[in-house]
Amino acid sequence: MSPTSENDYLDALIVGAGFGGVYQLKKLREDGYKVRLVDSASDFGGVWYWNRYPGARVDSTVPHYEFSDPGLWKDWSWKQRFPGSQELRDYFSFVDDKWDLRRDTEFNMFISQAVFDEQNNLWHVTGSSGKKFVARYLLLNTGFSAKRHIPGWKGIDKFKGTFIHPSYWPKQEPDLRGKKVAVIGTGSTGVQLAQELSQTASEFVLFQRTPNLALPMKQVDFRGKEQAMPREEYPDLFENRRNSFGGFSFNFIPRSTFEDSPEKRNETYEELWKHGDFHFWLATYQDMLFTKDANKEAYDFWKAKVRRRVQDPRLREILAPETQPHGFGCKRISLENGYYEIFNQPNVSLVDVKSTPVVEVTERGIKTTEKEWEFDYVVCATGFDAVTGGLLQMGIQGKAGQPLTDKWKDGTKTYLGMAVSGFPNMFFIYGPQAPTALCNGPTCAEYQGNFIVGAMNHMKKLGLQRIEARADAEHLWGEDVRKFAYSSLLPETDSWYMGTNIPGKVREPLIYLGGVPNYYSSLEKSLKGSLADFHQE
Ligand code: NA7
Repeated sequence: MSPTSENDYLDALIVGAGFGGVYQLKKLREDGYKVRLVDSASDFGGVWYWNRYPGARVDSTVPHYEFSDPGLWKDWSWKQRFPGSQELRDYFSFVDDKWDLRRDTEFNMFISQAVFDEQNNLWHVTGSSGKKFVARYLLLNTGFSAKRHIPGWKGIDKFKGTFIHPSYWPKQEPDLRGKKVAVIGTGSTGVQLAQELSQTASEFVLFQRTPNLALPMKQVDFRGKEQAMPREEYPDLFENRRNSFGGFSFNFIPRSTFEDSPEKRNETYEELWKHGDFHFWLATYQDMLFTKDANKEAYDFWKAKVRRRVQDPRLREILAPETQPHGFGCKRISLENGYYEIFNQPNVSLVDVKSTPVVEVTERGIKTTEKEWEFDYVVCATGFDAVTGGLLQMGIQGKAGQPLTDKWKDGTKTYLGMAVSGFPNMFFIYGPQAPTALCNGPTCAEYQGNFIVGAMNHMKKLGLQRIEARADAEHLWGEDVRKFAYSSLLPETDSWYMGTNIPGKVREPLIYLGGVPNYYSSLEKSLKGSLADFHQE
């Protein structure tokens, strides 16, 4: 590989035009870097570009779920407390206008190879149609759901109707009136789809393998009214996100579940429930995710609330079983809006895939071990090869040509959930071993983005060209990640947090469970310590 001409050279190539990528583009340009942003989509928005299925919306509240730049929020008003996918794309378009992003962005550009050139300390990156980039830094902002997962059922190609993964929703909106529709999967996507599609399809069947222990969203419409809070309060809110476990503005109650009397506990649960959002999950008693009794207490409250909303006792037992199916909050909880009521509709059926698994897809529909179901549309809301899948599909090779797939074949290794020993000048955000997915997206996009910009500025100031996580620092970080995870109940539950949703994937804690405050301190400590935990040349 030859060194590059001045024209080709980039200080950084940013991959992914969601919250993380656009933030880094803005910050790095402000600091005088030559930067290019690429995305395989044809517009900004990241996950919101792709997820356009009916009912798609974020389940984090605004104004937490937006950038902290006053130049944006002073002029932006949201329509809803939990904005829908289109409104989020509108927000990205607004951000593009304000931050002038497009002139340094290339769309329809999937990165298929990235090779580190050790002699010149440069990344040689290949995009679709063979386009080449040469950059000092490779900054990966591909999000935790960039690689779709469709189970390997035989017969998918034989199905005569329409088979859809929701993150590829057809541009021409399907007319489902009078149609038989299936949704497979009850993650956040399946729940949102079920709420919508059950209202138009003539027959709607939901295939559930594991119940989603969904919480009431409590949507609020701001149209014609005030925003969630006066704008004068925004700076404090953004400043305080670093003190909240999930990067919002709430925290666990600093008491254990059974410190309170049953009456007081019930009152507390009711308060959390009334608030909606993730409060019953991440603003509850501090031991809920750590001790079984506390966890069961929360489940029992949840169960009583939900069971009374479902009329059919058989369905009630599938949706909210008497015996707790898994740790409450140990799988990603979804926020629902009338989800449990759809099962009282005559056009809705629920199939328990645990007792009658899907065997194959047929010409006419779906065959389980019990029977064949006929459909016009099958929506496969079976999720993603989450957290690591997006990074591993880019053909990344570090020092001595080592593929990232090889480095992580027995488990993920990172430092700070952002860098990998053996892969110099490469950073990613929203990846494994970071608070990813348990952190409000824009919060982590800004904190991790600031770290990257800080690291690049440090290197520039010292006139250095190569920064690489030290192997010992990486080792200790991995131990820290496991220490936090195994002190909680999460590893006992199968979920994409543990990588268990993908056959053959290593079972390991993919998410840093120390919370945003600890994570933020680690980033700050590293920067303040002149990045001594990294080799620098
Ligand atoms: P998720 O949360 O991974 O949900 C996928 C769902 O698909 C989940 O209910 C799975 O059941 C189900 N699934 C997966 N494979 C199968 C098979 N083979 N048979 C039946 N059911 C299956 O993805 P989402 O798209 O809903 O959400 C992704 C994230 O986006 C979400 O967590 C938010 O952060 C936003 P399982 O639970 O594994 O038994």
